[in-house]
Amino acid sequence: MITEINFDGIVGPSHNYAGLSLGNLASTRNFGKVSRPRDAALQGLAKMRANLERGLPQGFFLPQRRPDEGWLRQLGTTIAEASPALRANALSASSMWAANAATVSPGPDTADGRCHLTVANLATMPHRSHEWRETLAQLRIAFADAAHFAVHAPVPPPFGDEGAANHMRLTRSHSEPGIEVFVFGENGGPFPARQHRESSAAVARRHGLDPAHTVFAQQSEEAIAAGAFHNDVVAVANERVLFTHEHAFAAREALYAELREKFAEIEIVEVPASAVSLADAITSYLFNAQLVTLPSGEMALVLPGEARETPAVWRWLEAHVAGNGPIRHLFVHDLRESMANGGGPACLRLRVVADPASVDPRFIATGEKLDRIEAVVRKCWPEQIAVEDLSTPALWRDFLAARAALCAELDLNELDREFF
Ligand code: SUG
Repeated sequence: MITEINFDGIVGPSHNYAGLSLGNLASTRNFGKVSRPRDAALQGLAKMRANLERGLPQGFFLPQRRPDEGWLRQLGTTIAEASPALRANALSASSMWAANAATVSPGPDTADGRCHLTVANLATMPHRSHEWRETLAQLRIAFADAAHFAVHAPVPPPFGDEGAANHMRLTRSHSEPGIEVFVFGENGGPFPARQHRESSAAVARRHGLDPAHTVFAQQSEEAIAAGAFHNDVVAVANERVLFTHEHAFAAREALYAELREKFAEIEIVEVPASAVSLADAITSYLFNAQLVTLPSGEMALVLPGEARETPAVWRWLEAHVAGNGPIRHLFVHDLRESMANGGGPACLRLRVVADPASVDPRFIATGEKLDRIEAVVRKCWPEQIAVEDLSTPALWRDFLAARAALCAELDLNELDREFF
């Protein structure tokens, strides 16, 4: 049966705070802080387990091989000889944010009826620009069944593509045809607009989407300048609901009108800036929640702890639930380690609408498998990393060994290799 499966990125052993993402305020603010990779991975696993227990199908992707020595070789250097900046770029665990792995168009929306995935090139940020090769390898294994899936290589640079973080889908229910909304940026004040219109258009063409059911929307410059480096920091959609900040989009009235015209059942839940400022929305990651439909049919928000700690945000949420809004339940998770690098609950997952039986079962979570992943993490993931530690050769070896242990545990040894 076709359903929504959330694939979470398992946080890798090299998770650290090197301040690599301009325009991502948390990344800049936490530069130099001591990271806790083991806790980070355990926090992510706890979220997966809770969602599984809520009756939501759950999958995962493996952390990528770090250091990415193949990438450094292409740059004429090695992990030992690289400058500290290049070294940090080769060691980032940023593939944990699976919302940036690919853009996904479910089968009911595409011309050939297959679920299409285009791997994101992540061309704007050096530390993310080398993720796509291994992402492509993992997706080609997980979604190898060509009767159900088509996995596309990235859109060529210089057109920046950040994957599902800039894509939303509206539909009566996941298994029915939907409207796909591609959100691009043009200006971001002092910060780069990472998602280019040309990439969004290319992905829609490759996926065989019907233009009558496709919408292109521009992110507001104000939102990017305030720290919304991806649209999923200020808006999220699930089935018929669009949950958005008032200032998420440029030309918002025209966008809402187009959405209503293309999808009459839409329910737009807009949070006004007078209730929650853009700044509060971005520090709390109110909109980077997972908006999910529970087996009961009711919708829930899976939120980071920061949302409860931001008074204006929690006030708005409590009032919404007390009223008759479409969001009926709030689930709060401690994801502090990922949040400190600008990654909330929604960043950590890629939504794929498909039949779980058509996916390689090695990427599908069960309680027992999460126990085994957790045991590897407890044994092999470093407890903490300071940025200065990133120049320690023993630590590079530990990262490779930890990841190799996880590949072996999950019977995915074919991923224990270089991808360049
Ligand atoms: O690309 N952070 C990620 C966070 C991605 C969040 N994803 C979504 N919004 N979907 C980024 O900026 C921080 C890396 C560092 O500074 O070390 C980082 O890459």
